[in-house]
Amino acid sequence: MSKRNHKIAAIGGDGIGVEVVDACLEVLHALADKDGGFSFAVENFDWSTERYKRTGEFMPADGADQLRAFDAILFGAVGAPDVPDHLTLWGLRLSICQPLDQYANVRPTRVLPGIQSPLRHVNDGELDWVIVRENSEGEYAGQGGRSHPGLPLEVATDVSIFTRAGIERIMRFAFKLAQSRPRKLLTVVTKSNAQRHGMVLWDQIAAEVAKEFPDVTWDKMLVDAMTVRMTMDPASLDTIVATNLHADILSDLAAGLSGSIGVAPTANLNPEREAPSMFEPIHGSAFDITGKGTANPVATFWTAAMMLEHLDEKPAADRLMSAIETITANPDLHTPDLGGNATTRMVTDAVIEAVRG
Ligand code: GGG
Repeated sequence: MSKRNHKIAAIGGDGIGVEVVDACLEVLHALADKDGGFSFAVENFDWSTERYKRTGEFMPADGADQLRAFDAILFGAVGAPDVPDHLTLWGLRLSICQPLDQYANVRPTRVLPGIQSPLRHVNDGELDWVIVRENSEGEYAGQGGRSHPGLPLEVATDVSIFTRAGIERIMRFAFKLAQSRPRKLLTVVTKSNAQRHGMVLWDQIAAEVAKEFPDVTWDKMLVDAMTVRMTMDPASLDTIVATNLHADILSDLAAGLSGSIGVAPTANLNPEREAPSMFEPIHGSAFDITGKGTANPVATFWTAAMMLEHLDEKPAADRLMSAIETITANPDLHTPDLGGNATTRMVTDAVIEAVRG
C-alpha cells in the first residue's frame, strides 16, 4: 500500500506563532515516522508582519489561491506591537479564512489532566465544551467606513452583515456537531434583545434548523448572561454557537476557564472541503514572551490533532492527544502560563517521546 502524503502549508506568522509552529512540525514528523502509513510534505511561508514591513504586503495578492494546492494549513499567530492590529488581522488571518470560506471556526475547550481551572467548583469533566464561531460574516464582514477625519462630526461605522445562507450553514454545522456529541446539547448565543435585526434572524433560523435535529436539545442565551452561565454553571453547557465577535470573546473566556489560553486550539473549517481548512492556536503572537523559549506549544499540538483528524488520520490524532494529556498531567512540564518553569523545548521533546511510545 502506498504512503499517504499530506501537503501542509506552514505559516508561523508573528511572534511566538513561529516558535509553536516549528515545534509542532517536529511533532508531526515524529508521528508520521512512528505510524509509517503517512508522511507530510511541508512548505513554509514567511507571510507575516515582518514581510509587510519589508514589502508592504503580509502575503502575496494571490496568497489564498496558492494555499488551495494544500491539504491543510497550519497557522501560528498574527499581530505585532508596532503595527495596528486591524492591519495585521485583515492582512493575514482574515485574508486566508474569508477567501477559502473557512466559515466554521471550531474551538474545543476542556480542562486537560493536571491543569487547574480557575473555577474551583469545577470537577473533572464538568467543563467540556465546543464553541462554534461563525467565521465568515457578521461583525467581521469588513463593511463600514470613516469620514470627516479629525472633525467634531467625525463618523466611523462597522456594519454587521448576517445572511440567511450564512446563518443557516453555521447553524446546521453546529446542530450536527452537537448531535455527534454524547450529550446532544446546543446553546445558541445572540444579543437579540438589543440587536433587533441580525440577531433576531439568528434566533429565527435556529428554531427552523432545530426541526431537522429533533434529538438535539437546544436553548438560547443572550451573550451577557452566557458569560455568567459559563462561570457559574459550566456543566450545563456542551456545544455553543455564536457570531464571529461573540464567539471570539466567549472562547477567550472559555480558554481562561480551562486553565490557560496557551492550551486552546482552533480549526477554521471549510466543512465541504472545497478549499483547505486552517488550524491554529487561539492565542496571538505574544511579543512579551517571544524569543524566550517559554511559549506553551500545547494549543498548537492540540490544533494539530484536529488537523490530523480532518486529514482522516484518526489513530495518529488520538496518539497525539493522549501524548498531550500525558504531558499536561506532569506539572514539571508546565510552561509559565500554567504556573510552571518548563520551556517550549522541554514540552516538545516530551510530546515527541510520548508519541514515539
Ligand atoms: N492564532 C490566532 C491569532 O493570531 N489571532 C490574532 C487575532 O488578533 N485574532 C482576533 C480574531 O481572530 O478575531
